[in-house]
Amino acid sequence: MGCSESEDKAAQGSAFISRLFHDHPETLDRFDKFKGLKTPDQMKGSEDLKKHGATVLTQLGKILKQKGNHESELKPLAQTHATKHKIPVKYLEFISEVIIKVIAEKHAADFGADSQAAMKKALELFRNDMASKYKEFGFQG
Ligand code: HE6
Repeated sequence: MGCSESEDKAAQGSAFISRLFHDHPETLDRFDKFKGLKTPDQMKGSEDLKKHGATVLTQLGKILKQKGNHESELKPLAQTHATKHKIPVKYLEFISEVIIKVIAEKHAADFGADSQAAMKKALELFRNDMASKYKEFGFQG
């Protein structure tokens, strides 16, 4: 992502996760710990949400860097999201869309059509592999 690693990951994480909850409120319902957050201000103010956003981004970043060679990182993630959280593949599409939107808005100059296409492709690969792992865990997604 065109920005420095040192840029506050928590800020980035909370930006895109609150955007996910705003654009697709059904995703918020999956989180017991965030259900009480109703307004954008409450979301912005939640340390827990920042922390979680950073965790998700870090994990996703790690996976995307493997460029498809991500079996060992992907498997445990697919397992928890299939069997414990039961997150449909559709929601993974939502989060992919949001990630692209948020980067495009915040870093327009460094995120042109080619970068967007590359990011989109990487996220598609991630989702496809999550979907096949989901099936291995008996979740149709
Ligand atoms: Fe989730 N998640 N997640 N997740 N997640 C995660 C990494 C979740 C995700 C998409 C998570 C989700 C609901 C994710 C989750 C917990 C996603 C990590 C590292 C952890 C954790 O260890 O705590 C993507 C793309 C990545 C990389 C929804 C909805 C979506 C779209 C929980 C309810 C829930 C939880 O702990 O309760």
